[in-house]
Amino acid sequence: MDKNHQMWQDLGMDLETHDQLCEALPAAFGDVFLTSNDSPDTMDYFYAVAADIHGLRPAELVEEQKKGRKIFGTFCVFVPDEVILASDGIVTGLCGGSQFWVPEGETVLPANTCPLIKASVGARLGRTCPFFRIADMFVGETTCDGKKKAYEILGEDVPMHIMHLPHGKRPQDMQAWSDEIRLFMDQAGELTGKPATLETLNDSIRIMNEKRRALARLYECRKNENVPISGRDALLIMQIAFFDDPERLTAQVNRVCDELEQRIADGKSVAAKDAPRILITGTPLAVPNWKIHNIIESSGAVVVCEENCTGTRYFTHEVAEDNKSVEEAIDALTDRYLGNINCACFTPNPGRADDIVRLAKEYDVDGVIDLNLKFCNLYDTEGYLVERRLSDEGIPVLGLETDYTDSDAEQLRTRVEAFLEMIAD
Ligand code: BJ8
Repeated sequence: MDKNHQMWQDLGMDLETHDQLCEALPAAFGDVFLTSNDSPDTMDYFYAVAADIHGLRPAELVEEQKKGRKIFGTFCVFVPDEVILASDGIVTGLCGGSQFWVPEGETVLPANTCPLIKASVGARLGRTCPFFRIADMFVGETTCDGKKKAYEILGEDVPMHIMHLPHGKRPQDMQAWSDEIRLFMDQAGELTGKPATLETLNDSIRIMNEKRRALARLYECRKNENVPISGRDALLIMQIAFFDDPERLTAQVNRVCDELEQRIADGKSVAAKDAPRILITGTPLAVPNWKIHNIIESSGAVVVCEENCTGTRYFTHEVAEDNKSVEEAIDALTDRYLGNINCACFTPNPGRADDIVRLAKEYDVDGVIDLNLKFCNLYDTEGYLVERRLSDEGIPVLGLETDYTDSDAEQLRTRVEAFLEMIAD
């Protein structure tokens, strides 16, 4: 038995079913990523991580667990990584992005639940994802109804902490969220046995800000008229950012940025001069959901920005550093997380449409694709307001709904191609 299989067996995984996933993933990855010669050489690190996504990082996490460290699995960008790091914990993202896990999720969830939730629950219950087996604690949040209820089901199987997210940004909401952060800090410290201190909080804030700066630098490169990296490659970097060690990730992203800045200086672009520049907004694209980027970029356009949680919402706005007290650090986290992330779970949520319009201008896009996962009521409903605002601003927009299957790929391609033709006129 090879090392990975031994680890998966020790984690109590369903090896036979998991092998089916391992067989399908390399082909899917190869189809999307290994068909272009234009990828930066420095993508080598991210390709290596993706090629062994259930082996490399899980093995590291297991090693850390053996040393006594605790792993926290999260599902949403509202959960502050800083709190976990400050208690000597390790964070791993858990959002499921594959159709492979959906049927298992449907055994306990209504079929009209969004695929992200079904895949996440299916990955845990079906014992086919090592990250879901390794995490010592899952950290949920009260964003959408589907997630809230799914956490009750997951909570029967694994220790679960829920952060109660207010759905507004009024002063009383800010107070409520800072209370939630404090509560979570206590829980995290209890689990790891190493409660956060002012010093560890300030250190973890600095580490996460450095990661945010590296990702912002990557996105800055994508604004250039010569696009130095494909949307597919940029998306893969973002997806891996949810799993990887933050300091290593920062170093690797900066390595890519060095190469991209050289490409910009050399006038090198991965896209044709007249390729339409597209911004994607909407629900997150959890790994390995590469479908829409692949369709857009194999239709002659290039994705230059994602206004979603696997895009700008993940890294925009830093947390104030060098806080003088734990209370001040909690306030700084509250401001960054509740004050600045514009998820459709808020009502009202005008900041998101403002963000999209601003980003559309900054990235000089020719059109916006508002892409939402099927059965996501929040983003689907907000789509009406977002698309109307974009039309008012004279920015072409196409609304699309999809799931994790490939059954709609051709239909999506037809609609994307028609949109690209329309904005080329
Ligand atoms: S901050 S976008 S990561 S909640 S797609 S599960 S909303 S039904 S993912 Fe999200 Fe946090 Fe908001 Fe971002 Fe529900 Fe919609 Fe599914 Fe969603």
